[in-house]
Amino acid sequence: MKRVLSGIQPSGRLTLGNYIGAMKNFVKLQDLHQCYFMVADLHAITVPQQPETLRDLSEANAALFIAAGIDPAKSNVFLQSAVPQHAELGWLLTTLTTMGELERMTQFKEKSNGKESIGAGLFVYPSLMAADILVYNADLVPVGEDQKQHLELTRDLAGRFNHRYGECFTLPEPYIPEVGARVMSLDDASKKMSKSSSVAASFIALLDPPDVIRKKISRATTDSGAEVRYDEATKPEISNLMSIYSQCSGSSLEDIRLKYEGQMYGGFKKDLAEVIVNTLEPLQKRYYEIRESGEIQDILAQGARNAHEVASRTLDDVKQRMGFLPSKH
Ligand code: ATP
Ligand code: LTN
Repeated sequence: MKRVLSGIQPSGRLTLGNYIGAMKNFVKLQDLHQCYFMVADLHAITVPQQPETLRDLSEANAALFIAAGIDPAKSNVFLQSAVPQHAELGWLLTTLTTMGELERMTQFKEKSNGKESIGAGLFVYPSLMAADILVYNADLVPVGEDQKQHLELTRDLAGRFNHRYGECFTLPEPYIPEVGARVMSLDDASKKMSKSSSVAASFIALLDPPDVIRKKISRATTDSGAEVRYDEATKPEISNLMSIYSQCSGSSLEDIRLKYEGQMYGGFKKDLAEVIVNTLEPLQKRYYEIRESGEIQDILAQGARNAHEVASRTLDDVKQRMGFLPSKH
């Protein structure tokens, strides 16, 4: 049995991009491995957050994990901030990370682009992400394509630590879906669908009501042709919609092409909206039940206890290797 860790920032309400790129694999992996799934609240504050909103989104997104099929009896679900070893190992690994490595991170370049004042946390955040993963010695990290570079840095840091202080960390592998690893915005297929976008029409939130979903899909941009065919280079919008269709329905891209051969985009989009609505309806129903029941607090507390047990063991070992004297409380 392998160890699995992943996290999603509570920087907005979870989207279909988060679901397809990451959460579907969380659900799949929990039957095979020991899983740790966290709400990455310490990451969310790398850009300014209102305390009330952060609290609200952290709890809502944890409930969405469960609603999407993460079973708290199989997986550990917790808040990153509830396990202080993340932040502590994050600092230790920051001291092993070079400025050059952080400067090369495309997510940092994108998020800081054009900003006058850039928080230092946004810059060093990949070291914290490495700590999230290494503190559990995770073998597998289910993520979307955009996180591949952070995973490479994590492996480099693990290797560097092991080389300097002796074998301690497992080198983790990214676990990325074949279709839907990068779900694009509905209004601009050159941009990743993002939960923190200020343009609501660019994403489908997991809690969007059916009519909102229908409207967003019917308005999603397409090319001026009429061929439902997968070709990311020349038909990025249709290819994106086909990936979403495939991931929500289980049909292959080729089956979808054949089904809509010789048809215009209208029918395809209409069906796509229904496929999404059908995928999200049971999830939404479970979400409201979970919120109603108040069970999320207990789930998070139990998840944090289990996570703490593993994380504190790793951190003790790391600190001893680095030369810190043992602290007695
Ligand atoms: P933000 O807008 O705050 O940057 P985000 O929506 O990009 O957030 P993250 O919290 O950065 O989401 O990512 C959580 C997980 O979801 C990661 O594994 C990431 O790769 C995946 N993910 C996010 N957006 C997409 C997307 N558009 N397509 C596929 N996977 C995605
Ligand atoms: N950095 C990720 C979220 C994240 C994460 C993690 C993913 C934080 N810690 C650990 C996998 C493993 C993001 O911004 N998408």
